[in-house]
Amino acid sequence: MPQQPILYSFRRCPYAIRARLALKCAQVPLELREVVLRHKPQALLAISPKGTVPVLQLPDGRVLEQSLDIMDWALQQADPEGWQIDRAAPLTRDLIDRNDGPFKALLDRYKYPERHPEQTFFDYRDQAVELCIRDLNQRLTETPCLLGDLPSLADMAIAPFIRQFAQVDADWFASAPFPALRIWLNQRVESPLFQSVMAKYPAWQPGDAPTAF
Ligand SMILES: N[C@@H](CCC(=O)N[C@@H](CS)C(=O)NCC(=O)O)C(=O)O
Repeated sequence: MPQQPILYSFRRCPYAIRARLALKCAQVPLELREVVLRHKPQALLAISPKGTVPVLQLPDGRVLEQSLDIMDWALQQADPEGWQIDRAAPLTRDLIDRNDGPFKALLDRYKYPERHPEQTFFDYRDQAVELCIRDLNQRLTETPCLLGDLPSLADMAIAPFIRQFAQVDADWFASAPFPALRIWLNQRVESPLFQSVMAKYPAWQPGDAPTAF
């Protein structure tokens, strides 16, 4: 059993990014193991055969295999920025469900339209805009963050996916009619917290000295 939590992570994975954001915000000391998805380490598959990242192995033997469970666990340890706003819990869940379900499916198609030739790149983008992007932008014209003045779990769980969406066609996003979303995304991504969780680590190999996160 590890003495401190071990996080199996992949730098660019939006699920792993959201987990790292919460763990870093809560200042949980842990060992980070950067995974190459094509060569998942046996140590990861042994505790989590489904083979996705992020996975958090806890010293008490528990293994958290879902990014949202890792965020919740981290914020139970400490929530210094008040990301868990109880009164907004149902809306938080709705926004995250829409993001993780239909929006993520469209994002994958928008990123890799050649793998989904039923419709075009532009069709997938239009659908993602109508499903999610326009609504997020509208919310952010009313308040600087999704659920009010300050960032909460919803902002942190969703921003890594909007970052990916923006990167698919950065020129289009830069002039698309979603200025409030653009400002919000820049604020999230440029924040010291976000920048710190995007540090680069070499791929973990068994026997490596622990990498502190
Ligand atoms: N529901 C999972 C999804 C995690 C997920 O799908 N991660 C991707 C990377 S972004 C992955 O590990 N895919 C496995 C693979 O590509 O082999 C969570 O929230 O943690």
